[in-house]
Amino acid sequence: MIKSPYKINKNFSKLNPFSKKNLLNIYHKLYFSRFVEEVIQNEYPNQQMKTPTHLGIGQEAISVGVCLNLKKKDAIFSHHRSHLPYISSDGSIYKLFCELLGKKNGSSGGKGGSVHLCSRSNGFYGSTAILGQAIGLAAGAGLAFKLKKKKNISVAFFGNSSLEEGLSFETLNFCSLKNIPTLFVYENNFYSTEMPNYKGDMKNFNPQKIVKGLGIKYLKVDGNNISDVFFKSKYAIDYIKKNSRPVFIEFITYRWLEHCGPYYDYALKRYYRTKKEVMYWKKFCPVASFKKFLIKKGFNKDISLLEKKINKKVNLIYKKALKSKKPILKDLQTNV
Ligand SMILES: Cc1ncc(C[n+]2csc(CCOP(=O)(O)OP(=O)(O)O)c2C)c(N)n1
Repeated sequence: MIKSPYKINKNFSKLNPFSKKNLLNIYHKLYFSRFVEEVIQNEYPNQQMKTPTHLGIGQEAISVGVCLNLKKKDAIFSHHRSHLPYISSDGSIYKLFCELLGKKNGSSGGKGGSVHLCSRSNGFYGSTAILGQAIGLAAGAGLAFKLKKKKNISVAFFGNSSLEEGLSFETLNFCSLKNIPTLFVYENNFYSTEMPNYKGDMKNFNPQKIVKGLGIKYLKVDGNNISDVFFKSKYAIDYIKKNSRPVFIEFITYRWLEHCGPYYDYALKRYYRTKKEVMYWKKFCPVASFKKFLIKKGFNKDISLLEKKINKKVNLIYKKALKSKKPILKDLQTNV
């Protein structure tokens, strides 16, 4: 059974100086991400979304905590597990739902699906299905910022399979040699599709050794604790801006659902992991643990009001997306 190297971390004390408004804003982002994913999870079996979907339920704290430290003009890239970074960068939920439903108002005109989201005005330059690409693209954006003497940074979200691509090593080396202001966000959820990382394509897979060997600053962080994610990524982003150097963070987390689709996969009897393991990791839930902290502060009423508002709003947006128009034949050749 795969266990976390961290204890269940309920320590959010570093966030104590934050105002009630700011704390509720963080919870809003966490719960909003979770609920949007749950709507997709619940609606997916109705067969109206004609796209594979890779849900990130269980991994919300990483994108929320990192994106809270970004500016609108920073540039974000991700891979197939794209919804959470898209949502955290304030990408439109209406456009997300339309994209999944293959509608014209989708973020890619309904032609890209879940793995090709885009929200340029929010700095989310795109997700791609081809592993390793987000790493290369983020380095290109970082190089552009540097050449244009802009103070912005670029960010790549990826899992461990991307680190098995040649492009990733060349890119990390390039970023180190050329002082590129890029944050590499490695979401270590322990699995690639249905294979544990330790059975992957590399002998003695050790990103820390690789990254440090290339001269890049490496941090390891509990990716299920929003406070740790927020403060460590703030430190990394300040470091990147001050030194114009890349930083690589390995966030430890866990994907609750199957690799692709809305179901728990222990129920599918494929047995690459057990129900016991998934239940163990659910105790590390990034949304529930932060909620408990806020309830202890006496914010119960604010939380239930906030949750109700989000549920109502997101459900209405989904209904609106369902009714919106499909692309017509002529649209096939636009934006290609
Ligand atoms: C270059 C390339 N090789 C293989 C695939 C097929 N593929 C899609 S997702 C995936 C596993 C990704 O696992 P990981 O990087 O750990 O991310 P996670 O799904 O855990 O978020 C694979 C092998 C691909 N999309 N691109």
